[in-house]
Amino acid sequence: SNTPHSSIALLGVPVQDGTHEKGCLMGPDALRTAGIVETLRGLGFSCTDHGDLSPVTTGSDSISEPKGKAINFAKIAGWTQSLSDKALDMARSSFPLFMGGDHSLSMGSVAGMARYAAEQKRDLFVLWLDAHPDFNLPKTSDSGNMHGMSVAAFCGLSELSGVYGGPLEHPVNTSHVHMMGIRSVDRQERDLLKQHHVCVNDMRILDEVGVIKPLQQLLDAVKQQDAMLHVSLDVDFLDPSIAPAVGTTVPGGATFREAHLIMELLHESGCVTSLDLVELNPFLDHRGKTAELLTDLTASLFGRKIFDRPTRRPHFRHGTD
Ligand code: EXY
Ligand code: MN
Ligand code: MN
Ligand code: MN
Repeated sequence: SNTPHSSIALLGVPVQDGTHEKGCLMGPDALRTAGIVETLRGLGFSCTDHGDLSPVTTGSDSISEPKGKAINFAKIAGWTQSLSDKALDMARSSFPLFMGGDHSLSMGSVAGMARYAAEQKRDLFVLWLDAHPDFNLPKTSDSGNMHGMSVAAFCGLSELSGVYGGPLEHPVNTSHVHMMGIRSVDRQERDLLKQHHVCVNDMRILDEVGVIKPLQQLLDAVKQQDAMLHVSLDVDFLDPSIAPAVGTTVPGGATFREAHLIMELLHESGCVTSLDLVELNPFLDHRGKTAELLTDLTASLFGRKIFDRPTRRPHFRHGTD
């Protein structure tokens, strides 16, 4: 297999305090109902469901709330600190798969994986599959919803360090964050992304060159540095016509085959070391189709293919476009 671990550890993270729309707390159970555990076992992995995480309660004295708008800041801090510890623990023995929950989850999952990477003396890259960059700060956010601030948090921007209870010891390098599918960016968020050299592949790039080239650039960098790679999949990366179960639909998202191709190529790369499935809101789903699609995309990431093929496809060779 191309996955570094033969054992997968699943964790439900039913956080929904990062968004205004209720329903994400049902996400982990919808994925379980769609058969995610059985699907992964069917692919030959040993698979342990660690159940649902509980947040720690952070006393208001230990939380320094930022200036600006950040709704439920103390609650998100509680989820983040709990999850960062749990992620580190899971990563020491398995491939961690985090089932959300809204995208504020990544503040904890990615920070925990960055701590694990530091233990291993490796760098961490992040592939951010989303309609949104989630790079707002409390001072730039119009909504105040913290699921729009996750990347800024785990990259160590000081305005959000309070969610970790203090300055982040192992922030992700902003130039190690590669985004795909982006098509809804706030004005000041755009300036921040440029200022911090985040690699943003917007939807226009996918229209023009497809998914292979930008993905290959990321995988080349990961392989060259023997780095780890965390994949964070927001449901709204996908076109709403195939994935309606999300509170923040944006037209013009990735197609069914673009999404599967990304997952298949990621599997073949052998680079991926952890995964978030986030923003699934089962209250908005149609007969479970979004939960099933996420389960099938996860299966592609773990090696399910339409048909057997030689291990390397000719146009996916190193250095070839
Ligand atoms: N940029 C907007 C905000 O900050 O409110 C929208 C954020 C949506 C975040 C989500 C799910 O990826
Ligand atoms: Mn998101
Ligand atoms: Mn580096
Ligand atoms: Mn999004």
